Amino acid sequence: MKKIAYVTGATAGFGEAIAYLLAENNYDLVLTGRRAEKLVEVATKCKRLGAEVLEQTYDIQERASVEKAVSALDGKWKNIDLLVNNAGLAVGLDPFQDAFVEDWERMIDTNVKGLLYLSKAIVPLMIENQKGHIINIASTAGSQVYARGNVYCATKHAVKALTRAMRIDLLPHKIRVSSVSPGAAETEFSVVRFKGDIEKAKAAYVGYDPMVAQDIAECVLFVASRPAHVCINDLELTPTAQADSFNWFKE
Ligand code: NDP
Ligand code: 8X3
Repeated sequence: MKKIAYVTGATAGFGEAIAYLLAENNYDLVLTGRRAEKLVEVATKCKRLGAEVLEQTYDIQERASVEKAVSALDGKWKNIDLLVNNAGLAVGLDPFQDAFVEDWERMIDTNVKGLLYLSKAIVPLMIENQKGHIINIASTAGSQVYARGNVYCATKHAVKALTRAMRIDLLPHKIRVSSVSPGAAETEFSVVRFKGDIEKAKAAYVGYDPMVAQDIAECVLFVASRPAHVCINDLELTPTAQADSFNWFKE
């Protein structure tokens, strides 16, 4: 029998790769993002891989849109086996004293509040079914704070804290909660962080082999496919050239 996964941020990067890999591994998919055209493109590829797909286009920062999308799920789409809270972003890489409050608000509203809105809406469906698995995409920035990472790092620390909090509170309902915590991977992440400055974005990946979205998707599938009695609480992965947020070997 096919499982159902709800994947946020499926229009690019990790979410897109996760969608394809889950489609290849017997999942039907609810896919989300703001870019409708890109979402249709990804959904079409997933359908070719054998998945049934429902696209939901909304901005995860808007609580009402998130709640409306989840309440629109009907029939089999309410039986969500796996929620991948992936949508997120870094905006800016500035010292605390020079950073823009608007950038901070976007990161907090997307990475923390968006994840909360969606999880709060989907958890009751999982509780009703007495099954489910939530995988939150955190980061190495969720356990270390680096220079100019201030609010991005704070949001990812929050994602890791919320993962543990949900894990504890959902214990009686047999719902698994995990985080996957990647280091540097080349996606649209740095283009967004540097506000469209392609040269700065490319520079983030010079001198070493960064991870690619597929590397993270494979970890998500691994975490999701452990037997029911096993919950991976956190899985951290980095490029071989990156030991942690501070220690790199670049050539
Ligand atoms: P990308 O920029 O490639 O993809 C981000 C995805 O999030 C897009 O699909 C985007 O869709 C979606 N998204 C962003 N903002 C919103 C919003 N307001 N509403 C709905 N969807 C939104 O980045 P990655 O794939 O690299 O990042 C995915 C996650 O992984 C993020 O949480 C990021 O913090 C985390 N991460 C990334 C690392 C990296 O090095 N790349 C390392 C560690 C963690 P759209 O624009 O269509 O809305
Ligand atoms: C993204 C990885 O090192 O830019 O979460 O914070 S890093």
